[in-house]
Amino acid sequence: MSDLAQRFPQNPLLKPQDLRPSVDGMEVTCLLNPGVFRFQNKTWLLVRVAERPVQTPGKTSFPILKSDGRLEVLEFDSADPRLDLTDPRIISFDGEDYLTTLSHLRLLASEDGVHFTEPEGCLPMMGTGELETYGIEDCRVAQIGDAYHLTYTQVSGNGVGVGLRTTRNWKDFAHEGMIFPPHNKDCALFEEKIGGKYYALHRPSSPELGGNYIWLAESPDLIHWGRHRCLAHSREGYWDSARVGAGAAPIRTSAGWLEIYHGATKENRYCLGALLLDLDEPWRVLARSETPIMEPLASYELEGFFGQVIFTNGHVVDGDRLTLYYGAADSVICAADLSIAAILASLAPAVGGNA
Ligand code: MAN
Repeated sequence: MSDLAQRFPQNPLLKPQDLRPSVDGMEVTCLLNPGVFRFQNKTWLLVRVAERPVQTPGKTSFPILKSDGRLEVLEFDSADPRLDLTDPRIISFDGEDYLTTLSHLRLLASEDGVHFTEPEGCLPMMGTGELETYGIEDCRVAQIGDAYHLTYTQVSGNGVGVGLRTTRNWKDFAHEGMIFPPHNKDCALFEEKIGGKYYALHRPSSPELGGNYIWLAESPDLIHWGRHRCLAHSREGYWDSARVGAGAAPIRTSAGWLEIYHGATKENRYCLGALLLDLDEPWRVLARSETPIMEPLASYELEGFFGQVIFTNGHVVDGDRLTLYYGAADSVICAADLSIAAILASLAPAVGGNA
């Protein structure tokens, strides 16, 4: 067992019952995968809140947003043979896929990084427009200068892609639209330019040749992305055999850019590992975790809406201490401390090109 994480004794820090639904008639089903940032001397979480209508026996109902912002509830007879409910996250009806819950993002603030509350006057951030009708999810927050750049998953019947919104004051947001088209998610921006360019890690999915791999792209302006390179494949026989995806912004260390990423097996067990990228040529992978640095062990990670999941897309760095905030079992928000030096020491050098 290679787990390097010191879990907070206060875990879970936030549970669904801690937050009110965004509208009457809905219930908060899960809290997941917070983006994290520092603002006005506080630690902030941008939590993914997944909601669904209060369920009535014998029926299965779920919400979608119309592109004009109205909420519509679709309801089916749970016994209808055209309905497939085998994955708790997805509803298939007559070959069409929907999500069981609709996610939006909610701001919470804390003085101590442990106790989080919703400040007065912070509005929930909802999906808007035709590319976000099934919600917005798993937001990374990258701070570049005094601007915060939010990269998040946009979900709709058109597919799953990466959206960008930018703010300086957390009240006014510029909506920059979709920066990586379907199928793509897990987009983490580097928080400084390298050689005069912005860089992003992202995760396209390729159903035939290829797979669910971590890619790197560069941009002059954070909106137009090109020069795509594939950095890290999933690895047969490993803890990250089916899928890999970047966590939050890469961390600058003297050894290179340290990126915490998630890896999953085809049974959907989600663990965390790390990649080390060259400081000046971030497409060069220097080292990678052979075994997870964190894996589902605590009861709140093993059981929940979707068990065996540790998923991070937000952290705070203080010297050697990396505090990861993460979604556990797609249900609750938790945190853990790791030593950056210990993570670096645990990595295996990459041999020849991409890891
Ligand atoms: C997967 C899971 C879900 C998520 C959808 C859409 O099914 O990660 O939690 O809602 O993708 O992104």
